[in-house]
Amino acid sequence: MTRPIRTLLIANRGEIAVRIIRTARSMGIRTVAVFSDADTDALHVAMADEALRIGPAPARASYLAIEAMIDAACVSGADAIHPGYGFLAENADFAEACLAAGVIFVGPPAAAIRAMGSKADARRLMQAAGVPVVPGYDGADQGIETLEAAAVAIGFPLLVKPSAGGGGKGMRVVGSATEFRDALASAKREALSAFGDDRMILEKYLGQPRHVEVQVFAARTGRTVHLFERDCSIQRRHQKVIEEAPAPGLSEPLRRELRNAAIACARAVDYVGAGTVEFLVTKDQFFFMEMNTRLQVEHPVTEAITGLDLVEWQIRVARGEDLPRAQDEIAMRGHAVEARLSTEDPEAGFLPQTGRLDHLRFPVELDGVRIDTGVRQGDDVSIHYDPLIAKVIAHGSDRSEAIGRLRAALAGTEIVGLKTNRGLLSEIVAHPAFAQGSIDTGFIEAHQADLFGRADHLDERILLLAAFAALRAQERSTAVDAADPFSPWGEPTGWRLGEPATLRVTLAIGERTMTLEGACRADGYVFDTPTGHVAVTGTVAADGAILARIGDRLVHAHGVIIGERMTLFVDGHEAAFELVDPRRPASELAVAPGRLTSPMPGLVVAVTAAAGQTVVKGAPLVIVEAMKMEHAVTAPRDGRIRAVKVAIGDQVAAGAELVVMEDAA
Ligand code: MV4
Repeated sequence: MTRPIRTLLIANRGEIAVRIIRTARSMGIRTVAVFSDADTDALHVAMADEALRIGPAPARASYLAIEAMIDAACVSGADAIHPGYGFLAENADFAEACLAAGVIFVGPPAAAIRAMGSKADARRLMQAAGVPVVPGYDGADQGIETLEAAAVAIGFPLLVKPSAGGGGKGMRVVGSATEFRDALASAKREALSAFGDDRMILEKYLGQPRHVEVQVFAARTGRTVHLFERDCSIQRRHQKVIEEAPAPGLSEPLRRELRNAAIACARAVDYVGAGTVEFLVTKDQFFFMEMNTRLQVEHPVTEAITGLDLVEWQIRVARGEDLPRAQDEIAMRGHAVEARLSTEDPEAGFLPQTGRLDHLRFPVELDGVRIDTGVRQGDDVSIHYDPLIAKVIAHGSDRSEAIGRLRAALAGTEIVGLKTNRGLLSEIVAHPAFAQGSIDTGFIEAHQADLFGRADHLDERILLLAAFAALRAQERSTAVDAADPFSPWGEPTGWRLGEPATLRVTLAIGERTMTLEGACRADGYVFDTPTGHVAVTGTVAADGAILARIGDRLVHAHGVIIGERMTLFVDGHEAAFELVDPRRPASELAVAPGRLTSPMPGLVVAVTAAAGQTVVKGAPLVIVEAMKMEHAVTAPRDGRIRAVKVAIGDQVAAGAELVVMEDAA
């Protein structure tokens, strides 16, 4: 029995809301967006046929508010609600509230969500279905003696895992029996705080396995299929960073076993809809880890290699239809890799960033590249939600081509206004170990020396390009005054009688300032550099696109000037300069040495800095709590604390001065 879906409400925001709207629209379905006060001008609101305010910015009062969501569906006449991922997507109470309100929930039955919401229940179900699980304990008896005896029987090292949670929260690796009680107590406290449930399971620790997951799909007709597997091993603190499909380097027998085990998992819980079964894979074994009862962030890599639209499948199944394809009608072609682009600073402990997207450009014209984003240039990125602003997906005929295309796509992605993890993403996909497929869940940690700490890429070529673009902008801004075209003041160059005009530009980057002099030529400048005179000629378009010849090399670049700052993008690198007005007194140029400010609004929860103290680079000085996470402000270099401006309990704004450092005498 099928039910029509004429109007679909998307109970989500950002890139996934935009993505769902796109498919719904292509199916002729009317879409209703919901938005919090922080998302009034968001892209998903602009794209939907109708949009309803769901509440204030905090997620718990808006995107997590079950009653408000149901009300919005009733008010808008929505036949169905798509939860996306995160927020209410795996909330069984929400699925039941939809059912009770007569609104179709585009997702699995509440019972399946519940069954998979408990790791202990899921393990027992999978064991009964003959799916391998990690040797461990998942009993209802949570007495310390029982758990301790089970731990000894499993052997060490082992993992203590909350049964009710995921994402690594409340998880502890325990190396020996003596550590067990304290680790268990600590894990229980964290689980209770995060999930309201401190029941634990124990598992033999498999070290740094690979994280391989299988996409499954089931219809109410009972048909259940797999859509191949994905590798999501490159994670940071249980947040996936890079995902790909299919998983590289697995034997065909192992792939078949994983895919069949995933279908068995889905059947074991009478699954309906899109689901993902996660496995831990060691060299030749695999073990069930958990089943996610939602559409995953990384589903586009599966769509790329199968050519299928998983949201369309979700909507069809929610209408009661059978799966559009039988298993033998689902084929895989090529390889796809996805990078999650987030507004967080990998050089500052992945601190979430807030600010305005003053400049935002994606290379949408590249073959095989798909960009799923929920933001537009000019958007303000707030602190309230996940820092993911876009997914960059590249598909190729094989893994190498997909990686090459992803590298080009990341190189062509330009963001000015707040920091992102783009540089880290580029370093990962360019890393030889990644290219070889030597990936496991310890990848980022194992290669951190290669992945972090690359200073702003600054070579002579970039400096010359910056000077060239700055002078061209200077000339444009002092262009001849149309009202008095012959005024000598309108002369854009430093023209002097009998001499080639020269122009001077001063650029500041970090705490350094550099001045370059360019002798004007008809088509550019000749700069006097430490390596001699270098001519830079070419064009700078109004949109900042630079086509310059430096010596005998032709370079494409992009110079984005906003206010006094220019960000230069070239060959995937970026360097941010301050264009210094030569008339500005030098004293202002000196960047106040050692002013450490709060990266975001929050509460000071710890101060380890003390006036007169000598500190080394990286030492935590102040901890600011924001968005339920602690963010350490650390010493940017060795030095001494001159002054501490805050105390525990202070509320600080973004940019508030926390500590003043000076060079140790
Ligand atoms: C494991 C494991 C090793 N052995 N389970 C569970 C949550 C998921 N995000 C990662 N999880 C793991 N489960 C067993 N029996 C290794 C991981 C794991 C991990 C564990 C601790 C710290 C970081 C990790 C990163 C990726 C995978």
